Amino acid sequence: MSAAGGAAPHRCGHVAIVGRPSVGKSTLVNRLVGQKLTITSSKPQTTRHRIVGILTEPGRQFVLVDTPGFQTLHRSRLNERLNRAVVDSLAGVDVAVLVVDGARLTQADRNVAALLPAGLPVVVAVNKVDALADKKALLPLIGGIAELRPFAAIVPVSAEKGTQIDALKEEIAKLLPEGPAIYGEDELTDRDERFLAAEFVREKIFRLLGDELPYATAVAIDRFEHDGPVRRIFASIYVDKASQRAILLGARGGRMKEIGAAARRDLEALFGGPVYLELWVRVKKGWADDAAALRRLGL
Ligand SMILES: Nc1nc2c(ncn2[C@@H]2O[C@H](COP(=O)(O)OP(=O)(O)OP(=O)(O)O)[C@@H](O)[C@H]2O)c(=O)[nH]1
Ligand SMILES: [Mg+2]
Repeated sequence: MSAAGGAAPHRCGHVAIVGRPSVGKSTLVNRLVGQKLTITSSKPQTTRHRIVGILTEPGRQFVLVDTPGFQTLHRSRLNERLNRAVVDSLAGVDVAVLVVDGARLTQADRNVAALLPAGLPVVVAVNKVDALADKKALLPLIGGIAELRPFAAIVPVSAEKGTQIDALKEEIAKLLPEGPAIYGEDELTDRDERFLAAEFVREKIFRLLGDELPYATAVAIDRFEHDGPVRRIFASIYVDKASQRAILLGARGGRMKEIGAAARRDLEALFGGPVYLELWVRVKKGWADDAAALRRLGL
């Protein structure tokens, strides 16, 4: 607690959450903040945008920077932008948390570790330990991690179940620089409601559609209005081809209704008030490789 005279100084810093796709970076940010802010799904590369989650506690503030999964497998203009977002997010942070999956250490994990600047303090979160049948397998995995570079700490956690999250938080807190809070104590994210609305719609597309289609979609908010306590949100979902539009709509628009209803429920919980959500599906050929289209969509 920061009281006058001899009390511990206030700490505040930027903490980049990095790792290969699907290791649970966004789940971890949501767990640390205690609120669902950043979208998650079982499909790799769910996160496309840097988003900050803010955790304020007595005497300290963590500014957690969620990043897209760094990936080296597929080349496209979108992926180049995602990877650049990861590298850029490492500049100017005080601490990094490297998230790995407790099931295995891969070349992709090593590639991400190699990106971390030498002087940057790094804590490793070995995630998904709840899914391990044999916890003893963690010891050689942790040994392998320790060889990659010096780490401030290596903490096995489960972001989904909340296991060891306080231990991880304390390791990060030790590395936060002294300084006043950057954000107000009631602020949870640096993103506005429009951004969060578009992301929550995208999450439902990732969760409710097959393996290919989510990557061919982008969501843009056309209008966002406040009508008393009601938020009225009009959004477009962009796809590459007419055939994808048909799949997204589903028979008699059923799939689109399901996406809209699920997104609306989450948005009502986040905003704490009623939401009216209207979705259109629009065909925009080649949007993932069109620099101008990506800029318009804020990517
Ligand atoms: N069993 C288990 N699953 C987890 C845990 N944390 C995350 N997951 C699951 O792992 C999947 C990926 O989680 P995300 O948080 O979206 O992963 P990410 O690293 O942000 O992924 P990208 O943004 O795509 O790079 C989701 O299905 C999560 O529910 C965990 O502690 N245990
Ligand atoms: Mg993510």
